[in-house]
Amino acid sequence: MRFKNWFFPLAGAALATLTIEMPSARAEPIAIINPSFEFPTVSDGSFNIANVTGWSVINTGNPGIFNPSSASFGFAPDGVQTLYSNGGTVFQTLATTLAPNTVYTLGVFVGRRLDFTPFPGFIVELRAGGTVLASANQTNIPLPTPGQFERLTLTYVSPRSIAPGQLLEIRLKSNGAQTNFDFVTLDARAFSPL
Ligand SMILES: [Ca+2]
Repeated sequence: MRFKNWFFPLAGAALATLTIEMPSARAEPIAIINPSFEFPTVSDGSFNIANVTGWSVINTGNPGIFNPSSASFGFAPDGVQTLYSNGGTVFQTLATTLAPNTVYTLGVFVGRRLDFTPFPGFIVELRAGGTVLASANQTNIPLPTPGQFERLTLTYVSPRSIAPGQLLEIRLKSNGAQTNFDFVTLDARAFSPL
């Protein structure tokens, strides 16, 4: 983090600028392709199967894009489309590698359809280099009200020493029909070890 614009009056000069470099303490977003599942576009009330821009699909349970009508959800948390899964897994390997001494915060909205009961449960994972760093499931959020979403937040703190070159990965899985996901975010905040 850079602090600028500390002005000190000096003899013979009106102003001088002092710049101080400090370790970053601000959470920075990590790029995710199609984090809100708005691509590809499907028409109102429709869905596709295994076609999720930027994400890979393990197609057991027809994961895909859903544009819910009011029969399923009152609204999507972000945009107009969600990711749905009837049991399959969807994942995205990011272009960012795991860094040491960093707090990672993964967020995602988890939705329970109005017209699908009971709620099957789900698994959300943050991985790097093929290893699960942290995971969460339906016990980590309030049971969503039918037709609504709950925001899940998952945190991982990386150690001082890690193997280099491990690409981060986000993985979303439903345990059955049907879980919806929307608006995935991943933030990283570096810290200085004691
Ligand atoms: Ca969306």
